[in-house]
Amino acid sequence: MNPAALPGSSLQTETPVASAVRKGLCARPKRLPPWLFYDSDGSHLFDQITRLPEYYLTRTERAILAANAAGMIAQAAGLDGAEPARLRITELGAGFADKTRLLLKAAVERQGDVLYEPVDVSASALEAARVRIGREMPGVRVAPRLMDYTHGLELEPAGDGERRLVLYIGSSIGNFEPGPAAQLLLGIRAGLEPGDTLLLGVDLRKGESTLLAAYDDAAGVTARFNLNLLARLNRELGADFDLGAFAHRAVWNRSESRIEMHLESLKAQRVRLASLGLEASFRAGERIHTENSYKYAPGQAEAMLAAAGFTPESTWTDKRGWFAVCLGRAQ
Ligand code: AVJ
Repeated sequence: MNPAALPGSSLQTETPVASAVRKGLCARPKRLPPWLFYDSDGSHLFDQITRLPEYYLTRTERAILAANAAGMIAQAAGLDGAEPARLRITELGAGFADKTRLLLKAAVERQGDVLYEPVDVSASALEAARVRIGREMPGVRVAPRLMDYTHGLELEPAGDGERRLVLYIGSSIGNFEPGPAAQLLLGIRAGLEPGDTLLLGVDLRKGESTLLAAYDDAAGVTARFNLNLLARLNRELGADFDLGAFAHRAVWNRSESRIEMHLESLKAQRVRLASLGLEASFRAGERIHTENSYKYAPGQAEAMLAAAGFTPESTWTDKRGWFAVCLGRAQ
């Protein structure tokens, strides 16, 4: 099923999508990485998810940021005893940058203007962030950085008297298993100077029914988001997935403390992926594991920051204790 790599064959020049799909569908159990969700349709579906009644994450984190943005910015600028610095703000995974505005606004209020560096692998996401923020937020200068931050951060040093505040919000870190998450934080730390800060947003553990509803909403948007992955493979890899023959599944894995999303084959079937020269067969009930979304215990984000060389200085949370935003300072 996996054709030998011939000299000059397409295997050597495969796109990241093609090689991730080949690897994932040849693995047992089958899996596909969650970054594949975010083509243009998938990004719009995710934006819809953030507004669903069941998807508490975005509105809970937004409320925490809205209530505390000025304090977060003041602390990042230097409540650690050193001379208060000007901040530049670097955001990992630009997305639609909606919650970010709250922090950018607080920074502009504090220091008059601010340099905002959204970091993303998607040039179109960066361009959208640049246009929108640049147009709607006078005082914010946008300097997009096209890079894959999961392989480390290569940033120019902040200027004299300047400190960098890195935003990694939205519980994006929750997609990574503990080992890779620790590596990712170490990579961020390695790109920073002592005194710089990281603001990390994490989703906290809570009742199973609340968690399951957030990942299996009544309107079926999350199901469409998950299934769009197969639609994307049809569009981009000439695959012939029958979207009606797969179903969205969300599962709470208690021992790993994570929500898992899977796509379950509803019957025995074969799927061709023309551009990969690959045929994948599925048993009835067989699943493709498409996402992990880790839910953290109180104190766990602080421990992860500390293990990566940050001093956890403050944690902000909501009344129900559903979501946490932690500030760590690079040692
Ligand atoms: C963007 C990774 C934080 O895990 O909640 C939403 C993605 N998946 N619904 C999450 C997602 C299904 C989301 N993150």
